Formats: sequence, structure tokens, C-alpha cells
Amino acid sequence: MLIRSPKPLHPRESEVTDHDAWLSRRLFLKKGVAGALAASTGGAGVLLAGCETTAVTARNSDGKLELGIVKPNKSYLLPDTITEKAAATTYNNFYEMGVLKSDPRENAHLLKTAPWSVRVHGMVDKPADYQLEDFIAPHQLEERIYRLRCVEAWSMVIPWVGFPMADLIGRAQPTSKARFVKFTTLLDPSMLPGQRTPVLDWPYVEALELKEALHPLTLLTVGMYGEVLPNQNGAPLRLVVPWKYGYKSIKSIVDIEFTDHRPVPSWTRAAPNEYPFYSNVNPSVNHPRWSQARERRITNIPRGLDAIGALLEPKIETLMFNGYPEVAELYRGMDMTRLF
Ligand SMILES: Nc1nc2c(c(=O)[nH]1)N[C@H]1C(S)=C(S)[C@@H](COP(=O)(O)O)O[C@H]1N2
Ligand SMILES: [Mo]
Repeated sequence: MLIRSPKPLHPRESEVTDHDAWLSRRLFLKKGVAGALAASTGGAGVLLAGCETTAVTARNSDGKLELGIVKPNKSYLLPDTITEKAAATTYNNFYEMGVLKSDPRENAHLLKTAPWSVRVHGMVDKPADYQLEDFIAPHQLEERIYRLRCVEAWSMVIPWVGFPMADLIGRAQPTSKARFVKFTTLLDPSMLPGQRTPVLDWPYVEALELKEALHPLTLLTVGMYGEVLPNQNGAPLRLVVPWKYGYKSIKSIVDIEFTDHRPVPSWTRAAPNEYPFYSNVNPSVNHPRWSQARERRITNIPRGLDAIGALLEPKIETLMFNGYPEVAELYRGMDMTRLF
């Protein structure tokens, strides 16, 4: 699905209207899905939330998660061309599924995402082991179009479906001691064959400061392009932190821990001088091995998957905080002239 828009700095009225038209087409289709689900399960039993105009989340008869109607949050529309779904789901970094960009899609079928449980624990008043459906159920899903900037200097523009991490934090109720949130990916080499190779210290771990996790941009994500996440994109639950390099956006999460000491993320452990804890997108501070000033914007698959990154020129200027300047307040007083 390609959703094109012109390139003014801010969305114009006409684009909003285009997007509305696209949305209402999708609403029309989705009503059919929601209705069929309700009928096939004998009513509202598996429908976890929602009415015709809100998100409906359910397991279908194969146990697969299905999203219902999800409204775009218009605060996050971008003037950029949205990356084609075919590119965003075939050019991936997910080292648990292999190190080549094409490996995740090829190995995606090995990952079973139902049932899936998520543990929320540590310095919280409401620790819990959730089944994924119950984890999502109380939250209002929305669509957000975000830029994704990989540290390798390529980028995409992706319509995610999720809910603010801040909403989960409100539900978990961290104690006054909690200062960091640690996220962990599933550890299971039978489903994630890359874990048989010690390219990273498995399981993959990422972490944010609690105040970063509370920022309204931080999204717990269950879908993209109006559908549940494909496995190669981190099904059934991933993080999306759009102002940080892509590796902070950890995939296939099973564990969320609130803690008072700073966790060491997998990439930071592997090479602290190349992948430091904060890893905010910053065009003026280069990676030790390449410039971060510009990026290759991937919008489609022009001439074959493996060549994409190499063929494209890094034409687009990388923006401070990936174009999300509202996060600057989180880092006041910190030295932004070095990689941190
Ligand atoms: N568990 C896990 N999460 C991960 C990764 C990974 O290898 N394992 N790769 C990261 C990197 S480097 C990037 S750029 C993004 C890519 O997300 P995408 O494939 O959905 O575009 O996922 C991030 N999350
Ligand atoms: Mo990345």
C-alpha cells in the first residue's frame, strides 16, 4: 500500500482530506472484518474492546491477532512519502532471524506468536503476567506515521499501530524508585534461529530512561499499515522510539521491567563506543565508522532487495532527533556534541 503525499513542510488541508478518504475506505473494509469475527465467534466473546469507530482486537480461529478499526492520530501526519509496505516488510534488521536484510522475512514463519505472554514487573505497584490480548485490551490503539532512522544511515516512513507506552506505565504504576525501563525480546532458538549464532548476547535487550518511556512519542506497537505486525517487523509487540536510532525499537517483547539501575542494551554491550545508551538521532555527531549527516530514504523496492541500501544515494538530510524536536527538553544540560 503506497500512500503518497506532496512535500510541503506541514500537511496541507488537501492531504488531510486525501488521508481521510483513504481512512474511510479502510473503515469500510474493516467493518466487514470486525463483523465477520463477531459472527464466527458467536458474538462479542473474543472482541476485547471497541465499537465501530474504535480499535477492535481479537484472536481469530487460528489464534492470530486481528486489529479492527484504527484511527490515525492526526498529530503525527508527515509530509514525507510513506514507504511501501513491500519494502518495510522485506528489508529488515532482526538479527534473531539472521543478519542479512532478507533473512527476517525468510525465517519469519518460524516464530509463533500465539499464545504470547508479556511480563510487567520490577519496581511497580501492579506487576502482572499478561496474555497478549489482555495486555492490549484496555488500551486505545491508534495509527501513527513515524520516520524510522537506522544507525546504518537508511530510513523509512511507516504507519504504525499501537498505544502510548505512557498508558502502560500508568497501568503498571512504577514506584518512586523506578528510573529506567528494560525491554527483553523472546529467547527461543527454535523459533529465532539467529539466536544459535552468538552475533549478540541473547536475548536482545533495550532500555529507556523512565522519562523517555513516558514521552508521548514512545509507542508500544502491535501493527503497521493497518494490520498486525508481520513477524519480521517484531510481532506481536515491539517498541517504536522515533527520535532514536532504530536499534532502540526492540522487537518481539516478552518482558518489561522497571528498575533503578541503568540496564545495558545488547548493542551497547557489544560496542559501547558505537551504540551508546541514549542513541538519539543526531546528524552532527558521526558514527565512528560513517557519517550520520544524511540518509538513504527507502520508499519502495526499485531494483531488488539486497541492493537497496547500496544503490540509493544518501540524499536526505538527517534531522536532529529525526525531526522530533519536542524531545529536546528530555536532554537539557546533556552534552549533545558527542555520541551518547
Ligand atoms: N529484537 C530485535 N529488535 C530489533 C532488532 C534486532 O535485531 N532484534 N533490530 C533493530 C534495528 S537495528 C532496526 S533498524 C529496527 C528495524 O525495524 P524494521 O525491520 O521493522 O524496519 O529494529 C530494531 N529492533
Ligand atoms: Mo538499525
